[in-house]
Amino acid sequence: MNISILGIPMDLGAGRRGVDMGPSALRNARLAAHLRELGHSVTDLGDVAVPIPETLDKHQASGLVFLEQIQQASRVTAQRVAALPPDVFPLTMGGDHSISMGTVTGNALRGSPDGVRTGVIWVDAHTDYNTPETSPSGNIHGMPVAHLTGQGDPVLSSLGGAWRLRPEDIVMIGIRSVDRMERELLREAGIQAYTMKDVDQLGMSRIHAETMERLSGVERLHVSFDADALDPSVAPGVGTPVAGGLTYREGHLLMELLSESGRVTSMDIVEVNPILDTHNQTAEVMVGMAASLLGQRIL
Ligand code: 5AB
Ligand code: MN
Ligand code: MN
Ligand code: MN
Repeated sequence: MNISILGIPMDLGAGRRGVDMGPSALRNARLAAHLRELGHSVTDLGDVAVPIPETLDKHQASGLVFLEQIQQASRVTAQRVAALPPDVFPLTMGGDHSISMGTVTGNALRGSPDGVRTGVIWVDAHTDYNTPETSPSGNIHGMPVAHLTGQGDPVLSSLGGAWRLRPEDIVMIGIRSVDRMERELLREAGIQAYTMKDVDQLGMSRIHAETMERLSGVERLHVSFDADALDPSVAPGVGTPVAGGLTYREGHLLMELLSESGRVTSMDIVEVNPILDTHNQTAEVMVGMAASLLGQRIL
């Protein structure tokens, strides 16, 4: 497979500094080399330009932190990804989870200006479904799914023109932290979310099977993997850790089953924060997750 790696060193959407170094940490963990060892042809496209927060005025009229800069970086991200041919597998690296507004949109638009029906598997401790009105923090990394489905800020919710991610084409896995009003919105939208209770009770294998069934009608399938979905003992380098997350094997099993399905067409790795990490462990673990998604069976 032809894999294109693109970094989006964005930390404007998160409450803490450091995720802007995520792409560097993942390159340092030899992301491209690991994928080449699996037989892929890998091109590193470098990074999208993202402004440095210290050079900006944080308090903007909108009440959303760094809104204008995130709009601009998301537009560029969507354009860069949309310009890739449909047969390339884009592996996009954050940065905070606000990058996914641009990456998911760009992937839906590849080779088709109106966008094609795209499913999203959102692997995360959080549902990232706040709107600007419900957000307790004002941080845009807690809002990408709401914007992808057409809510919230008019610019961020229309990055793909009239294209929208459909709520029924979203499956969330690893959930254990949802804000009060966010929960109401999720229920109303009917978004399928597997909490950690579901992971414990049903097991990852069944969750994978149900996910594939639910997303059987989509043309493309994007995996957005927030490192904080994993347990903090496995992935300590994240800005918003929540106890009781996916084990190393649960993460790998999900990636292995998705690999075997042959249906995934793009992936994000987000929220890796090297400042909070120990010896680049989190980047290394996330490189392993990507390698499992893009690998073959061991035997
Ligand atoms: B992440 C919180 N729900 O909206 C908010 O890491 C946290 O991309 C969002 O999943 C976490 O600020 C965003 C409290
Ligand atoms: Mn997230
Ligand atoms: Mn998260
Ligand atoms: Mn986070």
